[in-house]
Amino acid sequence: VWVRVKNVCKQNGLLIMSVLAVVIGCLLGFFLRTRRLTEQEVKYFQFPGELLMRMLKMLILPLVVSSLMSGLAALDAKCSSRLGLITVSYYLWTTFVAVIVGIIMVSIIHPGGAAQKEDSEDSGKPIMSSADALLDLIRNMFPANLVQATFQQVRHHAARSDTKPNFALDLTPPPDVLIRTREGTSDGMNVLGIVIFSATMGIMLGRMGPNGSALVNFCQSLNEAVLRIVAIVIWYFPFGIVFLVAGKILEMSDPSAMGKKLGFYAVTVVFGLVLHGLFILPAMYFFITKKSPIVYIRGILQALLIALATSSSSATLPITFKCLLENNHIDRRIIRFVLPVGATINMDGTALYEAVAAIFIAQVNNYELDFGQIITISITATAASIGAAGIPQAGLVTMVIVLTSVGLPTDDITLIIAVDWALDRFRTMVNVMGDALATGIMAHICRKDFMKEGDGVSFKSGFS
Ligand code: DAS
Repeated sequence: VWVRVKNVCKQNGLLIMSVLAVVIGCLLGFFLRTRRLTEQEVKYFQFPGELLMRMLKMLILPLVVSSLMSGLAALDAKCSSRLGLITVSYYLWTTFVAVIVGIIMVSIIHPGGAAQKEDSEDSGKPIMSSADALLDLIRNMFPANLVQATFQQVRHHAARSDTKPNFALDLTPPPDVLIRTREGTSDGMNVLGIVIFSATMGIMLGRMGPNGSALVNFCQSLNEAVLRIVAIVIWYFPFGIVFLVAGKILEMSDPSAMGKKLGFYAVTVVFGLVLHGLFILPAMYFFITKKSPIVYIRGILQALLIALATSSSSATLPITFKCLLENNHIDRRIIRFVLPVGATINMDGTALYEAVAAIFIAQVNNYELDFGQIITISITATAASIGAAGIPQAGLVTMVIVLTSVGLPTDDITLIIAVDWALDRFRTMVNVMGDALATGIMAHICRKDFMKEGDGVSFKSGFS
């Protein structure tokens, strides 16, 4: 499927079209600002961009559920419990570290501009207090009604677009359109609950053996079907981006200031990714294995370049596998387990990016997030990256979970979509780097657990 996704994308063609779409969108937006369009004309003009946003939200759940359940169901069928536990724990730890790195970077650089104190009642802080946000986080890990949770997010989005604020960019939406109902649940947050449910189901299915195979096969087929839809939707992206970017420029009261903020935002993300991907992850590899990370990373350079070109860690998987086997001489039994699980649930670059993007949107909206909300963002960014699939711009799709967790307007994803196609490539490289280094670390930690490959003896711990 991934080879087909990669061929369909024809990354170079898609890359050039994405860049052209952003340039054309900017030119069109600035040109139309001189034409003084009416509010109704702006709404019609923004329609293709709104379709793109709805496609993104439509894809979240089937993508998250099918990729997690099919990916994790395979986990238990192949791995020794010790290797599985160490690997998943390591993945969760490095993802959380990546989020903290992102939060530190965005708090230091402050790309969204300093928060101005305003006395007007509806700005300065999201409707959701930090205690509410944390309670929502825990409450929505257990959505009372999975089916309702799945569709509530889209309903609220429709409500918001019907009550679009007036012409100027009103970044502090009226309280009633924020994704938060009086019952104190942020509907969009239920996606987090579905991520957790899918991960648990996937692991349970893996343990059920033949009894679970029917549902595992269903999830694998669903995953393949959803990915084919994604491969089609991806071709709509450039067209949708033109209208999204132009529509946002039409709304902005000061587009040049926003352009500057976007530049600082991109720098923040890249700094964070470089710090985590080229310093923190290699340092962890060195401290655990006492081997040179430079030699190890040189062995996976080809995979990192493919990740940069395809912005898909799953499409890069075969190359990463080959580099680790032939260049870094890692035992294939370790690679066969650690790498696919990493491509499914370990996305340090995505987690860092989602935390930075959420806090950037809060800064642009002049929202002051307090400690509780920062903690909520760090947990939901970790979960959202686990739920993201290894395909182009998956991180953009699951970011809805993070924004709604602290009551931020999800439409403001359009603010960062203009630079997402470029940042996606760098965060995909860090995702692949994290998976590859983790494989080397697991091979080192479990080296005593298995006999030399080819002697026909399986792992002592049952890994075959
Ligand atoms: N492009 C995704 C990947 O393949 C990462 C992302 O979208 O955040 O890892």
